[in-house]
Amino acid sequence: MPQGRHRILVPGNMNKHVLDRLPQHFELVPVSSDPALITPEIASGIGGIAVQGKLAPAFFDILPDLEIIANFGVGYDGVDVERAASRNVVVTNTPDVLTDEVADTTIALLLNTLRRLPAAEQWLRAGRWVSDGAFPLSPLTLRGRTVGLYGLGRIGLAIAKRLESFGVAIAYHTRTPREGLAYKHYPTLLSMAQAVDTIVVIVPGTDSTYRTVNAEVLQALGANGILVNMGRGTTVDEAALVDALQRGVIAGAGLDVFEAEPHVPDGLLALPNVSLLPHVGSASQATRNAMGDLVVDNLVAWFETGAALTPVPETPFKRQAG
Ligand code: A2R
Repeated sequence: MPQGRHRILVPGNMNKHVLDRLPQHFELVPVSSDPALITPEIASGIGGIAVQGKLAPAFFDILPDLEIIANFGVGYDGVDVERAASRNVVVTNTPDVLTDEVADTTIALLLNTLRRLPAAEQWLRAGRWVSDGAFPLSPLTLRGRTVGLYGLGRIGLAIAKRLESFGVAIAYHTRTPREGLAYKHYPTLLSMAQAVDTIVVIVPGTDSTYRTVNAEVLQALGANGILVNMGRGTTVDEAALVDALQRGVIAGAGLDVFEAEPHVPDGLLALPNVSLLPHVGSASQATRNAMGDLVVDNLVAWFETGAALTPVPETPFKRQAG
């Protein structure tokens, strides 16, 4: 049902499927991601925001009628959720619909890192198979590894289920052990790093995970160690990681996320023992469309029924008035 009176602000870039669907339900207000450019006339009556990536906190100050922020992505570290909660603004994310896609990509990145498959393809494309012969044997393999998942939520569990079929040992670190699973739980990241040779990071980017994969953890992971990060760049101390990779403290890393995206530290780009992806964990057309649908469906549900479909735990609010 058209909802002409509700105005939804879309600051900066947004998934095309969301931009296509929003006008069917709302008045779409596409603006720059710079809140300084929002006049009081534009701001008036804005009830919701659809956002992909970082939302400047100043938007909270200039949008008096704001009720809901629909975040494109399961991770919502780009939104100041405490600020939203203090104003009774509900924040929604897009869980579940991307879980399998991200888990699939994680396995691909893990294998790329260990078996150097992107470099092998480059070898072929550059004609070196003809000129130089076979691609050098990969020093590393998944065979015989013990994989420690840092995070065992929706995506972590989907990664673990896939890893089971690869015949590797599986462990995990979370703050609270999960019931009914055969995987060994470690109460600290450091104790897990000491026990495994492969860490897959799949925790949210929060204060409690900030740069927790540090020099001490990498040292504990050891010279045969591999780090794969599919969560957020902020969880890894990138300077410590570059140093560990350069000095052979660990063997390699596979990274889909970085602290200052889209900028990747030169130190990482210069290293041969890393596999780097431009944050493509969920980036298939089908999965991004499903995420886009959930963004729009959350906004529609909020204004039609008074309850969002997937509010984040910090903002479990219902709509106050019609
Ligand atoms: O600690 P717990 O029991 O709350 O377990 C959660 C874990 N986690 C942590 N583990 C250790 N230390 C922490 N400080 C910490 N904070 C969170 O991360 C849980 O096992 C997992 C998060 O699971 P979900 O909320 O189900 O998230 P989902 O859908 O698996 O996505 C994870 C992240 C997103 O936030 C994006 O950054 C990325 O994957 O796409």
